[in-house]
Amino acid sequence: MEGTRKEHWWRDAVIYQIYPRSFQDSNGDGIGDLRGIIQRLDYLKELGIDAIWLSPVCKSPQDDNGYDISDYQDIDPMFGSLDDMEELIKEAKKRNIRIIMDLVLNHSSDEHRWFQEAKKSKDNPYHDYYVWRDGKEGVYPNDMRSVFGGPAWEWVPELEQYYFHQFSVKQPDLNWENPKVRREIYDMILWWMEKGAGGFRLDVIDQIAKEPDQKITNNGPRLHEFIQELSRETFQKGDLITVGEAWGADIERAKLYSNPDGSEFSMVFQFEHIGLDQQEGKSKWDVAPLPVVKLKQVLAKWQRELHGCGWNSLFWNNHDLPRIVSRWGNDQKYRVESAKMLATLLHGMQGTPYIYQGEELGMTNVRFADISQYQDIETLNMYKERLDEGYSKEEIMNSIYAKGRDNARTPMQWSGEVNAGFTKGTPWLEVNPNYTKINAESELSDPDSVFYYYQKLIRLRKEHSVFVNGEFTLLMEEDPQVFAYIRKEGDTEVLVCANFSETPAACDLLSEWKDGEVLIWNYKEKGETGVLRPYEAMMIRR
Ligand code: TEU
Ligand code: CA
Repeated sequence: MEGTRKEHWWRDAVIYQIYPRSFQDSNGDGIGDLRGIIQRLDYLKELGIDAIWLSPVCKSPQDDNGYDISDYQDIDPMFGSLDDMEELIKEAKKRNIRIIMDLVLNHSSDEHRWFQEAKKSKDNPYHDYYVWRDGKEGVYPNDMRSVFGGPAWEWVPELEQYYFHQFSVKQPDLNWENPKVRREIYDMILWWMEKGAGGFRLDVIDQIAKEPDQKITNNGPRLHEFIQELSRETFQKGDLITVGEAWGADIERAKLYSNPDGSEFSMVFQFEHIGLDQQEGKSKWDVAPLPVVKLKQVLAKWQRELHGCGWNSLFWNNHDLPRIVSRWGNDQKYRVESAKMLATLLHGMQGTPYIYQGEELGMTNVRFADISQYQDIETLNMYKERLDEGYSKEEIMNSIYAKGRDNARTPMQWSGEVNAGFTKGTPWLEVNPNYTKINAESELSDPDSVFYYYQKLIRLRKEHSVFVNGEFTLLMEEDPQVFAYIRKEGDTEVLVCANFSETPAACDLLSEWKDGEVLIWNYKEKGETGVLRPYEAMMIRR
C-alpha cells in the first residue's frame, strides 16, 4: 500500500453494506439471516470488498427493523444465534473480510431491560439511564417532534413523567449525561471487540448529546467530549474501522470526527449531497429535481476540505435511501450505463467507498400499488400524517416511490427463480418484480455487467495509490451535464469524466487526454470526437 500510512491501512478498503433482513434467507421463514450471509461470502469475495457493514442483528422487537435494540449482547433469533455470528466473523476472516457491526447508542428499545427497570420508579437505579421530564398528561414539556412523526415525548402515567424519544415511541433516548450509561456501553463494545468485530458503524451518533430543554437534538455541546471518551475507552484499544453517521455534520465537525490522530472515528457519513433533490426548507418527501452543478460543488468541497486533515465516506446508497440508479440515473433505457457512470464518479474520489447490497447489480426502486405492501415505519407514519393534512393518495405514493426507505429494502435479487432466490418462503417485503431481468446470476454471466464494472473499480483502487492519496480538482465547474475531475499524486494524474445526463454533452477533455491509458470506460466503441454520449463515463491515467 504505497503512500498509505501504516496506521491508516484501511484507507484503500471498500466496504459493502448488508441489510440482513433482505440479503439471503437460509431457513425459509422469509427473513434474511446470518447463515444466509455465510452462504454468500464467496460472492462478496468475488466482488473484491474488504469489509461488510452489517445493519443491526442484535436482539430487537423490530419496531424499526433492528434499530431498536433490546439486548446489545445477543443476536435476534430471527437472524440466528451468537454462534452463527461467531461463525460469520470466522468465515469472513478466512476470506480477508472483516465484519463491521452497527451500534445504535442514541436509544435502545423500550423492551430493553434497562428501560423496563427505568419505568418502574423514579428511584430505580436505571431510571436515569433515559431522559425524563415531569409534566402533566397532555401537557408536553415542549413541542419537539420525533423524526418518525408525532411528539418526541411519551407519557408514563405510573411515574407522571414523559420520556424523550427522537425516533419511534419504542426507541427511548439513552441519557449520555449519565456516566453509568457510558460505562455500560463501553463494556458492551469491548465485549464485541473480543468476539472479533472488525469495526463499528455508529448510528445517529451526532444526536447522543441532546439537550431537549434547549430543543437541541444533534451537535449538542458535549458531543465531541462524549465521542472522544468513547473512542479512547474502546476503539483505540483495537485495530478497527469506525464510521459515525452524522446528518448534522459540516466540514469543521467532520474534521473532528475523522481526525487522522484517531481521537474519534476513522471517518464519518455526511449527508449534504443527499439532501439536494428536495424542496428548500421542506422534508425529503417534497421532491425536487437534482441540481447537478450544485451536486458537483458540494462533493468537490468535501473532497478539497478534508484532504490531508480528515477522511470522507463515499456513498450514494444505504438502507435509508432510494436506489441511486432510479434517483439520479435512468433506470429504464440507460440503466446499465447510468449505474456505471454513478459508480465511476464515486469510486474515483478520495475516501472510503461504500456499496449497498444490490447496487453492484444496478438494482432499482420499486413501485408497489398499495400502501399495505409497504413495511417501513417512517413511510407508514408519513402516509397517515399526510392523509390527515389533506395530501392526495397519489401525491403521497409518488413521494414514497421517489424516497421511501423500502426502495432499498426489497430482497436482494440473486436469480430469476421464485422470489429472486432470496427465500423459499414468503418474503417479509415483496421482491421487486424486475428480478427476472436484474439479478446476480445474470450479472455474473455477462462480462459487461454492472457487477464486473464494480469489481474493476475496486481493483483499480488497490492498484493505483492516486485514488487513495491524490489531490482533487474539479473541472468544468459550471457545466450542467459534465461531471469531471482530476486526481493527482506526484507525476500521476487520473481524469474521471462523466456525462451526468441522458443527452449528448460537449466535452473537449477527451481529446486533451487522448494519449492517456483508459483505466475503465462504460461504453465499448469510440464515439464522435468532443462529445460524451448519454451517461458515458471513464477514467484515464497519464
Ligand atoms: O438513521 C438516521 C435518521 O435520522 C433517519 O431516520 C433518516 O432521517 C431517515 O431515514 C431519512 O429517510 C438511522 C438509521 O440509519 C435508520 O435506519 C434508523 O431508523 C434511525 O437511525 C434510528 O435508529
Ligand atoms: Ca431466515
